[in-house]
Amino acid sequence: MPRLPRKPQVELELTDPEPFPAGLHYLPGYFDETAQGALVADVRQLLVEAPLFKQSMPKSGAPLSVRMSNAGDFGWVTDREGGYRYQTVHPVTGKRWPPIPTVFLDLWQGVTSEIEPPNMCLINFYDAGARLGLHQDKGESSLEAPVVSVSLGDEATFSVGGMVRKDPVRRLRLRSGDVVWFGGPSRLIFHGVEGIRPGTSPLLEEHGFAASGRINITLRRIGR
Ligand code: MD6
Ligand code: FE
Repeated sequence: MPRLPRKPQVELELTDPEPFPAGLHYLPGYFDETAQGALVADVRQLLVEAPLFKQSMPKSGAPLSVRMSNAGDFGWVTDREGGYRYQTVHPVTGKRWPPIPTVFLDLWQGVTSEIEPPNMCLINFYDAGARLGLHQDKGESSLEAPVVSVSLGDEATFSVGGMVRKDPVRRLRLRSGDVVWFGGPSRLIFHGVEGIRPGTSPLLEEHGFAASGRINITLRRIGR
């Protein structure tokens, strides 16, 4: 029996000849080491007020391996009873989310031509085994506004698919200081994090975290 041909798996890198889909913007090394340090310090400060917490899937209640927190007027929350939603208070402390740090607002202004600032900032924290399944960023967030993200700490394998879940994915290695943002025709593309490479960056430990890991910050605007 002839073997069925397998779909090649592609690790998308800077040198990849294939262009990115329109609206998918990849800005490697956007932040230098000094700026990354300042961003991590802001995140640490923010997490004192709004500690990382465990989320769980709607219905099944299965825990997400990525721990999360938020800043801004709204935060993204999910649990068995309430499902995916945006809410104004931290689910554990009951307090309103802290304001979005100015440097994050500057990033949004710097890379998008949006007039309105983001009103929601999700903080994702990945330890050695954490992953984030393929998803689209939709919910109540405004689809006219882009989603902007920055990676800090350990490297991650980011997968980028198409408009339907079963579209083939390409892989992108995200490193500390890289910015990725989705707008226009790519606003709703499927994407996820297959995993991180623990210990590839000293950044988090240099800034008081107990172990290495990866932080990803995403900014968006929630419509009315
Ligand atoms: C992460 N990022 O990199 C997860 N979503 O940890 C996202 O889910 C994401 O990086 C929308 C736009 C950019 C992103
Ligand atoms: Fe996302």
